[in-house]
Order: sequence, then C-alpha cells, then structure tokens
Amino acid sequence: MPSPTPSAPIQFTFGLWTVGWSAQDPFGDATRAPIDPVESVHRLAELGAAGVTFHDDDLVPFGASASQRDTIIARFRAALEATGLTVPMVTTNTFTHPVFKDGALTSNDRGVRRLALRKVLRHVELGAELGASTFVMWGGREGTEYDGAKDHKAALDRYAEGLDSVAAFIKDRGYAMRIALEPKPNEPRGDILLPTVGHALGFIAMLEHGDIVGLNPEVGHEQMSGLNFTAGIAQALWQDKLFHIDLNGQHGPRFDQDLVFGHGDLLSAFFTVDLLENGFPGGGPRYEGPRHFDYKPSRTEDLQGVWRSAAANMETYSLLAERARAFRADPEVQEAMRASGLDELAVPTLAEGETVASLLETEGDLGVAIEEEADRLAARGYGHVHLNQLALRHVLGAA
Ligand code: ASC
Ligand code: MN
Ligand code: MN
Ligand code: MN
Repeated sequence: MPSPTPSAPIQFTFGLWTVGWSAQDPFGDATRAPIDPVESVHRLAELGAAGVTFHDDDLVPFGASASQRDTIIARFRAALEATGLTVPMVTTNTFTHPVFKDGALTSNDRGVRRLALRKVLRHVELGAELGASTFVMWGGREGTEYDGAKDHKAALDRYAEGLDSVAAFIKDRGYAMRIALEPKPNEPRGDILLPTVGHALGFIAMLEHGDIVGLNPEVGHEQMSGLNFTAGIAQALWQDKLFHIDLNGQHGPRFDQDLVFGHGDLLSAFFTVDLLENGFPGGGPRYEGPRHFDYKPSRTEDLQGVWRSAAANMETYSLLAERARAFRADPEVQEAMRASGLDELAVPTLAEGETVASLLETEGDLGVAIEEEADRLAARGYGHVHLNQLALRHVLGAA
C-alpha cells in the first residue's frame, strides 16, 4: 500500500574521495585539479546531500603536523556547521602509501602492521569526535599476487587480531561506533582477503568482538565477481550485518568502474532500492543507514560533470525509490507475487509441533505415491518471468 504521508527525505551521503577524485589512473595523469574538501561540503549540501564521509588522508594529508591537522579539522568543522552536513561514517586510508604495498593489518612485516593499527586508531578517535557511527575498513592491500607469498592461516589470524583490537578499543572508549568491512575480490591486489560479502560474513563469525563488526558492501565489488549484489545485501540484512552501503554502478566482471548508481545494471539497481526502501516482501530487518555513494566521476568529466554526476546518483536513486513504491502498491504486482508463491515461502515448512519423524510417518511413503505427488507439484508454473516484466514496466515508467 502507498504510505498515506510523504516519507522522510532520503539521507544521501558521499565520500569526499568520490567527487574529489582528480581522475589519475594507471595509464594516465589526473584530468582535474583536486577539490578542497570544504568546497565539496558546500557543493554537496547545495545539491541536497545530508552528509559526507572521508578517509583520514582525504582531509588531513598523511604526515601533516599536529598544528596543521588542527587547523584543517577546524576549517572542515566550520563547513559542516555552516551547511548542517553530518559525518555518519569515516574510514582509513591503508592503501596509498608505499608502506602498505604488502598490506596493512596483514602485511608480512610486523612493523607495518603496528603502524597501520596506529593510523586506524587515530582515525577512530577523530570519527568519534565528529559523531560517526560507522567505521568502514576496506582492506584494499590485504592480499597478494602470488599464492606462495602469503600464509593465509597467519594472514587471517592477523586480520582477526587487528579487527578485534580496533573493536575492543571502540568498546573501551565507549564510542557509539560499529565497524563495517568492505569486501572486494581484487584490484589493487591480485587477490584481496575477504573477497565477497559471503567470505566476510564467515570471517566475522570467527571474531571475539564480532557483535560490533558488520559489512559495507559495494555494488560494483560484488558484481566484479559476477555475484548478485541485491542477494548479497539481503543475506547481510538477514544476519543483521548490513551496517552501511556503498552504492555505484558496474558492468559485470572487469576492473572496478565506480560508475554512477544505476549506470551499470539498472534492473539490479531497482531491486536494490526496492529492498532498501520497502524491505523484504514478507517483512523482516530493514536497512536504517545512510544511502552512501562511492562512485568516481569519469575521467572525461570537467567540474560541471563532477557535480552533475553527483546529482545523478541521488536523482537515479530517488527515481528508482518512486518506481519501487509504485511497484509494491500495484495490485497486478501483488497478484503476480502471490501467484509466484512469495507469501507461501514465509510459511514454515513444518507445522507447529510437527517433527521430521512425524512427517516421515504420515507422509513418508516412497514409491508410487511420492512420485505421483512430485508430478502433481512439478506441474505448477511460478510466473516469475511475468513478475519480472511487471518490474521492468515500472522501471520504464510504463505501468
Ligand atoms: C574506500 C572504499 C573504497 C575504496 C576506494 C578508494 O574507502 O569504500 O571502495 O576506499 O574508493 O579509491
Ligand atoms: Mn569500487
Ligand atoms: Mn567502496
Ligand atoms: Mn571504491
């Protein structure tokens, strides 16, 4: 049913490193000048964003003196106050400096691991000061190019040690903050540890402080592995582990494109928005965090293109949210969902009090009877294609 009152405005947030990217790639120089983070805060506020996020080094250059750091942060805080933008999430850069070439928390070099940990903890402190409730950790350099160059058992032990140390620090300080791991299969490393949502969920279950560790899945990162992003975040939600999200666009398995949200697989983007805005068809855990964009304005764009591409992310999401609302409210869709059996799937397979032993006893006779029953059940059509065509009509504004 359409909601009787207009829903609260969607909270869109952007990484400072997204619009601020000066577009250098492995083959070519920057095509744009860097943008002052204070300028980005003002421009994003004008475009209707609710908040910004950043790596430590996006704001304060690595190696800046304490007084330089204070000046930069004071100026940034003033911009936040002037615009009303919040900082719901921060993250650490443990990938740019050459020291991290073999990883940060999982570098083979213990000195590097200890330095990385200090860099992370310092940024946890700044994040807490700015009110961030999520601390994202993208381990872009945690991995290897060569299977023989990493002891995976030891690397996962060190990854767990590092994360548990950061989580324990957050708890000891009493910060209202949770960690969100961001999986990615490869790039910049040949293979990255915790390559997918599934790997990361399995890893979190092994942590001592896994209660405050969840996920920050990125659309393109799952699609680089040929995986279904919506299905991935659905499982994370089911496990109460969808702490944050990185929205963008990607054309299947290839280099990380970081396109505008919806500029990759549009139908997949529609179902992502449908899940985030409308929840599971049968109810259940909802995503409550910001709609965060981690995209890159393409290298072809000038400054006008940068701000237009930022606006495009929010416009696409908002249009899809409208379409997803209409999709769920459409009686024809509701009927198609029923015909597909979506409501039946919500019914437990065993009746209350029933056991598998009693199931076998009452309905277990194999042979002719079970074959007849199977044939009868097999005759059903599920109408999934029709349901998907109705979704497509809504996406195209034709329903
Ligand atoms: C992040 C994050 C990524 C990377 C990448 C850096 O914090 O979420 O995907 O860093 O954007 O270029
Ligand atoms: Mn990416
Ligand atoms: Mn990301
Ligand atoms: Mn990214």
